[in-house]
Amino acid sequence: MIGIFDSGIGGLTTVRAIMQALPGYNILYYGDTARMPYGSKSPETVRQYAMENTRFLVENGAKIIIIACNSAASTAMEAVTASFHLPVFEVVDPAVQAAVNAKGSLRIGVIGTRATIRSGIYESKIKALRPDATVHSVPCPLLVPLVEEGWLHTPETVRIVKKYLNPLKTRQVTSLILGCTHYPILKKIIHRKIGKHVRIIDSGSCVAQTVTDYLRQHPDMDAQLEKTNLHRFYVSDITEQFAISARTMLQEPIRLS
Ligand code: DGN
Repeated sequence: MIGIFDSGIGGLTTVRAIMQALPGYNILYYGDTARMPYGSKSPETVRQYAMENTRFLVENGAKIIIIACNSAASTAMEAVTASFHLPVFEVVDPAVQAAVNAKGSLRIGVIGTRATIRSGIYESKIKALRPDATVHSVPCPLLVPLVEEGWLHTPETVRIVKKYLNPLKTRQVTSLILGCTHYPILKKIIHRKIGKHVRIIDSGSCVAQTVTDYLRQHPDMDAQLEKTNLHRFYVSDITEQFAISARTMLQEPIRLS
């Protein structure tokens, strides 16, 4: 199975992208709803959660892992890869790669949780590949709770998105990395508010492409993954809101365990 985890509902945007890129592949999802949000926790705590989530996925049959949480990827990737001997993917590198591949002058905006922005991971990875790029990062701590609450189209959400994006508009960014897997759920509003000319980079779709390429290049690993279209969803706390949002996002009946 392809094991995917996030602190909550955000990783389902990665699940959706994997379902589209690799139809039929079995997926095991873990949303750590009881302990979310990760974005405002200390790096040590997020690292510990990421290790526990990975262990859960591996014990339940995952053969590859996708850390579908920028907050966890930016603090725990090294610890996870060092402790588990299986392919581990995360959402930051593929998004960085997509951002630096653009032609012309690079003015890149990054939005994410406090943990991700504080880690400086996007900025340092972008600069390592393209020292000429300018990177402007803005933490958007209110967006995850709004998404988890299902406030996807309310005027309050639209106003908050606008306020967060204003500094990036002033800097005239040419592309915007959605550095949190919850944000693709607000993609339409974000795109409208930042401006339609800005290229939106969705880390979930980018990692789906990376995993697809990897499996094409590693047929031995691909052969280990079952393809019976079985999707299992686990959460550390079953909430009604999670169930509603998950069904809406994935457009399929899902049973939470
Ligand atoms: N979806 C997580 C991320 O990509 O950073 C954020 C979750 C959170 O817990 N704040």
